[in-house]
Amino acid sequence: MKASSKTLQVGLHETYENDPIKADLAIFGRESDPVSRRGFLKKSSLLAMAAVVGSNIPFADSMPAGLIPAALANTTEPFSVPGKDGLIYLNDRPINAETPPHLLDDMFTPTKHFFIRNNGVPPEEASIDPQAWTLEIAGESCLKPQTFTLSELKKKFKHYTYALQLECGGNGRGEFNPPATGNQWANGAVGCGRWTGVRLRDVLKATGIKDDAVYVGYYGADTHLSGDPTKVSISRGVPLGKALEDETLIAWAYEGEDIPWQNGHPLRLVAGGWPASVSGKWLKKIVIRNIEHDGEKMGGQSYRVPCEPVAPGSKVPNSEMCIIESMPVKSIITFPKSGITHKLGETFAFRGKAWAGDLEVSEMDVSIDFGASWHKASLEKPVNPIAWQRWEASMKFPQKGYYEVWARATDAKGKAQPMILPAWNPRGYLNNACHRIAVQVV
Ligand SMILES: Nc1nc2c(c(=O)[nH]1)N[C@H]1C(S)=C(S)[C@@H](COP(=O)(O)O)O[C@H]1N2
Ligand SMILES: [Mo]
Repeated sequence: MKASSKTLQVGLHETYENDPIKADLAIFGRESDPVSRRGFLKKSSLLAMAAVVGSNIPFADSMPAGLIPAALANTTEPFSVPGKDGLIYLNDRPINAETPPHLLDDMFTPTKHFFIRNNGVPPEEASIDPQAWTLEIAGESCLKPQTFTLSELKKKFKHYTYALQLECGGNGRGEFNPPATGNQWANGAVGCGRWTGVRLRDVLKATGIKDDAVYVGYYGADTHLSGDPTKVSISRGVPLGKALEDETLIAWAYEGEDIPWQNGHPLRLVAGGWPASVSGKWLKKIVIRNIEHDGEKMGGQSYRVPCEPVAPGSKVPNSEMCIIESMPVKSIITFPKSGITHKLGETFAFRGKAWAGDLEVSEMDVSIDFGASWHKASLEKPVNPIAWQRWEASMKFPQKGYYEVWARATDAKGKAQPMILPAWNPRGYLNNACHRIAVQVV
């Protein structure tokens, strides 16, 4: 059941090496508890901060008040799920694990580093039989409801491979204050690689779409955490327009291999650029709807933000919450790892990824002075729409001390990442603040 590697014709095939960073300064204390990291906000003074980071902070004047130095804001905890490597474990029931930024350095995220976000209990791995797997297409706006086996899907429809970025709507939630409930993701609930499958559009055209169709919803084979078989863990979807795009796939392979079990084997929906919650795993059924899909986690406050900005901590009625569509512009620094030591006088080369939902990233800027001044980074074009983009930059530091390197992406419509926190919202979605790493110049 291996997908042919010949189908992986999308874009660049070279990857960056994930050089292990040997310098791991003891002074860069590893705080794994987000609560105690928050505590730093209250207690910190410039002196205390300099003591913790291990040296003076040359651009302290331009450092925003209350900023937690990136040297303390990173966490790494060993974690292992079979087939996964180096992920940071947030929860085990359901399993939620994110990728530390330095493991997102490859052009395409390797299977072993792709994050996991489960809302329920995945189907038992041993119980999944790809030969027997079926996908039902139904819903009130489906003309000829039909069930396909996986091999029928593969036979009847043309295959496509696209590099598509998936980012959890709650990625970055851990930084919001007051805190939002849910997984306290740092930066790593994101990944981008080449998905292979058939276009959702081709399958929906085959079953026929009624004129009144407006939305498409999915159902997966995972079960509710409570064990109640009448409950569904998650059933989300996208408006018809997004469903019919070239890059919206019903996929069986990732990076030339079967999709890993925890990421939706043997079949999943991939609608990149939107909250990854719309990309249904262990895909069993797709419904064409004549209303906005009303499945589990479509309504209430799930994957919604206030339609108008609100003050932090506000209670917002459901009627004033709007559904999240394309994700905002964002970037990460994937090399080097935060906490590196660098020699004064030597050029500091660094790099990362940038993405902007359905849009392209048009500009990438970097700063070593807490955003007081910005310098252009070089930015590659995406290999296809909705793929993340590689960027790189180099800088020299003016004197010894503690620095933060910040990265800021701007999308094709001119929207840039905010330097600190974007609009607070009750569930802690869409934190696209600039990523930063700590650098000790000696
Ligand atoms: N069936 C099913 N699909 C699902 C989920 C789930 O729990 N069950 N989680 C969603 C959410 S919230 C996210 S962020 C992505 C995560 O995909 P990954 O686990 O492959 O990283 O899958 C989405 N699709
Ligand atoms: Mo998510």
